[in-house]
Amino acid sequence: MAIEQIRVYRFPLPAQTTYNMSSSTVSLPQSTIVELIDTSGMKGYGEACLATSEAQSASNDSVLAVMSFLAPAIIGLDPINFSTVNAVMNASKHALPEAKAALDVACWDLAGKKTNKSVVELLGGTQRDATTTYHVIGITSAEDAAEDALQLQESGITRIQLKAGGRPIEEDIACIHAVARVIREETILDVDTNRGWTIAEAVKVSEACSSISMSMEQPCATEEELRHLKSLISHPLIIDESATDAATISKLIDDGIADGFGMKITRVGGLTPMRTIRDLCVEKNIPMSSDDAWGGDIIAAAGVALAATMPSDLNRGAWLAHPYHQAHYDLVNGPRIQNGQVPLPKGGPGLGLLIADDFFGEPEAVYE
Ligand code: 0XW
Ligand code: MG
Repeated sequence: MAIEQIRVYRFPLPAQTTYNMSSSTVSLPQSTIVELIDTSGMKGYGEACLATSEAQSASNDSVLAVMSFLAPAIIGLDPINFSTVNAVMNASKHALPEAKAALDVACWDLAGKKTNKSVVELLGGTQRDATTTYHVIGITSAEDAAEDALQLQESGITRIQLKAGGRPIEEDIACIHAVARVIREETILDVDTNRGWTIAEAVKVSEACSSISMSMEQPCATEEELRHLKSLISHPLIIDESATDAATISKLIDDGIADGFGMKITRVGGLTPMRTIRDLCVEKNIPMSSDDAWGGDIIAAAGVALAATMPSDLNRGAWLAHPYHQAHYDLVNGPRIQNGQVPLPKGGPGLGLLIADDFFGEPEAVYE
């Protein structure tokens, strides 16, 4: 059983509500969808969709462009042999992690369908049929952020990620205090600047918010700055953009820098590397989230699947972009938030999605 054809599609996922991050505002991300078809005609789906091109080095255009190198390279390979598929992609000089991730996720979906197993079963680890999630409050006024936090908690959300950065820190501090005043005992607050503060700004915010129970996610741009900052702040340090691979993550844990991770499947190259990172975090008792920058049901289902295999005390949740773009590829089984949890899609083996054959329209490219 081998990969016989790969179809690559483009699918727009415009933001239906304002979503401001420190570096940019999400407007019209174009998702890259891959459809792997094996010699028996069975299909596996993968996806990569970046929220904006400012938030990381790759862009949705570069992901699509790189497919013309990576897709032909894995034609003829056995999709269940994840390590061989990844080795071939890693050997390419065009091994963009985000593009590799879409093809890797499609292999896991196809492997599940071939073995009549869910991706959760194939991933091993703790097996649950739902995962916790978190909701992002984009950069906005202190009043609006507090109002959003009240409504989110009413709807059952128990973890809130408040975006900050990219403006005078006095406004961030006021916003954090306003949200903290309405946060319930059981609600967890993460403040994420997506690399948006200097070391001096992060220290000032940590001092001004010393009475508030919150974590600081990727407060500064570089690993070097985060290493310098760690001993200067009183709040737990969560690492996202700088958590690029298992070796870096292992060192950040062993050096006592990271108290947790915001992991994105596409940043590390797919579910195969994410499984290794999960095992590392579980072994070292460090919490992590499992999701991505944007995207639809396919990458959402992959994030939810990995998160559902994390021990609950180490699971920082799986974020969904659906509340912001309101699009589903599978209206029945597509992942959605129900009372602060995301149940696993139940549309069958693999990622659990049932996507109509012509859902994505005409492919941008076909490789065989
Ligand atoms: C909340 N996310 C997972 C989605 C946004 O694109 C940013 C990201 C994060 O944690 O930085
Ligand atoms: Mg983050």
